[in-house]
Amino acid sequence: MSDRLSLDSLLNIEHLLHDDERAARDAVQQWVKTRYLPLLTEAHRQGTFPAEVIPELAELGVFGSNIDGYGCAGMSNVGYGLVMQELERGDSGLRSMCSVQGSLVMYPILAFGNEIQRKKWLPELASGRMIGCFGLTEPSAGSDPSAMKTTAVKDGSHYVLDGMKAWITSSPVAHLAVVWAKVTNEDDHIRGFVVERGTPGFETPEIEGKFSLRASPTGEIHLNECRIPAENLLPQSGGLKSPLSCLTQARYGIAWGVIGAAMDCFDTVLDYGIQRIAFGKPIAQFQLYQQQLTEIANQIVHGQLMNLHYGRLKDDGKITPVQVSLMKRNNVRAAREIASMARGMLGGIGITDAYPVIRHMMNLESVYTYEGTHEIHTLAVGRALTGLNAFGG
Ligand code: TGC
Ligand code: FAD
Repeated sequence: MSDRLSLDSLLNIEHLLHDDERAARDAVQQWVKTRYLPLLTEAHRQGTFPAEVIPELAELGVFGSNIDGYGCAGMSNVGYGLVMQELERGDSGLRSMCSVQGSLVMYPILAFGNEIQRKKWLPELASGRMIGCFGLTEPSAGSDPSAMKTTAVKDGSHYVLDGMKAWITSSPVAHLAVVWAKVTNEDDHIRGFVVERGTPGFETPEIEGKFSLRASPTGEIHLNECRIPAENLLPQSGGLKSPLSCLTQARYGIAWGVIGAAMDCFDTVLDYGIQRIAFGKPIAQFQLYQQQLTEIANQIVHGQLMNLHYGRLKDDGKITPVQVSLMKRNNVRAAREIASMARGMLGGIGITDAYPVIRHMMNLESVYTYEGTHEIHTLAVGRALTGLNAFGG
């Protein structure tokens, strides 16, 4: 057998990364391998998230890692992306929890909150003393959040929230929720509110029976005459653009994350193919197996280069939402196809959790749907390319 070329060598981007970006990536990679994966198989079987690791995740600086100040790590966007990659190399549920905390809870408080709100909540969220969730989707408003029915009514020094949010990552365990609602007795604009657990009329039942993201609690948010102080309104929020700009932050991290899941699938099937013998030789020696390995490596390199390029654009403040749609769409589709192909390459044992591949495959079904489905991103890019809007007039 001749020498093997590693995926890292094929990609060869180490010299394009800064020292602190490599250090953050390596620290998270090591932690996931030695600390998280040993807990994961049982957590995945039981459908639970091992919450005891939250302080360790905070110590690694993964919550709001690309935010400056307020106890956050202040990493570059490439550093943040690499962290998401390593979390999702472990499990999409782990990356989901961290994406939501940083991009969908801390980011709106940073971008649309006032200084009092930032100082009150961001250090708590960065340290993991508080876990947050983001309530935009409703049972009858998923791809089209503008159709939301949740309302907020100003009543003196309070707002009264009514409605229901569905499919909310971390809601069953969250200490606070960033909830989006239409303020019906002011300007009818969609605005963001922080609702703290313990507020009467706030309930978060868990969604049971998931075959995907089993190690990530997903729930609903029920708001029943839920009365919150007016100071919990995020004052700079206004219009659908506010929650959509949070999604742009999270989608960027997802595009990096799923490449981590794809890399784990690649490593698994490469090792398996070299060790597994059929017809008297390693299955990796057969042309069809090599064709599949090559296809997987090709897609990973492609996705990683897209991430790095758009990551540097984001660091320069130049990335646009449509570029983020393109990277989320491309990389999630690629990772989903890779996981499915890799599952087949493992033969029968590939359907069990002896290997991580079927877990990635099931997880990526959620990732394909959340944060804008594949079709929604196709139409968002199509709209930008043609100037013609498939969603409306
Ligand atoms: P549209 O007219 O396009 O936009 C309204 C305003 O928003 C602006 N905008 C954006 N801004 C920042 N980032 C984006 N991605 C943006 N997309 C649009 C836009 O410029 C406009 O601004 P202005 O100033 O003109 O008012 O709105 P539309 O109603 O036509 O909707 C477009 C569409 C379909 C693309 C949008 O509704 C959409 O993205 N739908 C998908 C919904 C979605 O992704 N939901 C995700 C929920 S959260 C989640 O899934 C978390 S999973 C977390 C995890 O576990 O990791
Ligand atoms: P629908 O919008 O009903 O779509 C159904 C199908 O129709 C899809 O294939 C879609 O692509 C297609 N479709 C819809 N419109 C069009 C169109 N115009 N053209 C072509 N095809 C179209 N939401 C939150 O707010 N916060 C969270 O933390 C969160 N976490 C999630 C976690 C998980 C595990 C999952 C599965 C979802 C989560 N979501 C969350 C919700 C997620 O964002 C929505 O599921 C997603 O936006 C799709 O909405 P929907 O499920 O209502 O599907």
